[in-house]
Amino acid sequence: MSVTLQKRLWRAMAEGDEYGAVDVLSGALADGLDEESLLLDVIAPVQERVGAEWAADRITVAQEHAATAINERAVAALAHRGRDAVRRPAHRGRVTVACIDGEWHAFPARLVAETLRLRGWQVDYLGAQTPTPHLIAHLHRTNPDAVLLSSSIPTHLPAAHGAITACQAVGVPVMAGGLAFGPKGRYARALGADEWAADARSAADALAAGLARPRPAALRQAVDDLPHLADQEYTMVAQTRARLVRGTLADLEDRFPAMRSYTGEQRERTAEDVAHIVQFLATALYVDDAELFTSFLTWTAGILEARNVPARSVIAALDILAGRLHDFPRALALIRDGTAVLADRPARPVPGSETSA
Ligand code: B12
Repeated sequence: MSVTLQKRLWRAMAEGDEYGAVDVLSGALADGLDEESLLLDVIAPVQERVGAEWAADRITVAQEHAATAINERAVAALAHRGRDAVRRPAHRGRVTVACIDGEWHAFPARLVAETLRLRGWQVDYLGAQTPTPHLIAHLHRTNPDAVLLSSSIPTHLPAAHGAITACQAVGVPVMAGGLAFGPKGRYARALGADEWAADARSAADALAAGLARPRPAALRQAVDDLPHLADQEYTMVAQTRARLVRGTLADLEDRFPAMRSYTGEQRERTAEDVAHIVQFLATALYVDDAELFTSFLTWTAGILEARNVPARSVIAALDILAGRLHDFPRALALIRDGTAVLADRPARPVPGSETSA
């Protein structure tokens, strides 16, 4: 049933038909499907498909935005439809669901928030990019049983670390989740989160089992959880990021004179790609994990190849970065691993046709 519904919802979204999308969902409810299954087995996979189609260059950014907006409104329509149930006094307790500062992917957090509401929690859903000081002020005001922090892009992990320690310092346990926290949530653990869950259902189950409150304490420093930060490599790369990106672009232009005739848009794309490479390199230094960097490079190569841009341009950028970071042994090792992964890369099918990310 879910697969048929996914196909029907996808078709309505692809046609930009908001009312059609809501009709598919209302029809499924009328046929007896429960709201949680609708959210997590129909809407969520369709939203992931939006990402796969964009990655494979089969839909444009505008189509991706339009489809996401329709899905968001469909979730809101569902939530309002069940308003009477939601207004029943929540019997479980109160939680806050928020995205890390800088994180735009609010939809995954929204799915988690709606699932918890259905399971009887009073949920304060704060949406995208919540600045940590405002999050903490909210916790002081509401004293929830837990805060659930969502992030989809790994470059927000340093900000996530600050948010996690700040919430714990005021005595609120933190559950982390979302793609940013890596396979099996390994970065959530490295950053000291009290709990991690792979999806909304497991999040609800873990909350029902109860999270112990941390003792309010002085803020931990980042280096207390991640001793390798003492070498200052992350700090140096993060602080000189803008200069590194500018320098790498200039060197790339020297190496590939054809770049001088790039259109404004091509230049902008290249600058964005180099900026992302430097950001992911810095984040990999932060969590001291080569896979964070190599999986990002594999993803980037896939995105470029789907748009007929050869991945070797990334290898050239890495080579230039290595020259500029010759005094940073951990950064050099990451760049070496990244280059090896790209050099070994076989010809692949377009990205996203096999996975959602
Ligand atoms: C929609 C979308 C956007 C929208 C977001 C709109 C919104 N309101 O959310 C917009 C257009 C803003 C966007 C922007 C970007 N995006 Co985007 N986006 C997506 C997309 C297509 C869907 C996200 C989604 O809703 N997924 C559906 C849910 C169900 O999936 P989920 O994240 O796995 O959530 C479940 C679990 O992880 C878990 N969970 C989630 N949060 C939490 C929290 C807690 C506490 C717990 C316990 C569990 C939990 O429960 C959820 C439900 O079960 C994904 C593709 C994808 N596969 O997800 C890309 C994706 C995440 N985006 C991506 C990228 C690259 C970007 C941009 C950098 C693009 C750009 N060049 O600008 C920007 C970054 C913006 C930023 N600063 O944050 C990449 C990330 C790849 C990577 N290497 O990290 C993805 C994977 C696309 C792809 N296929 O490559 N994006």
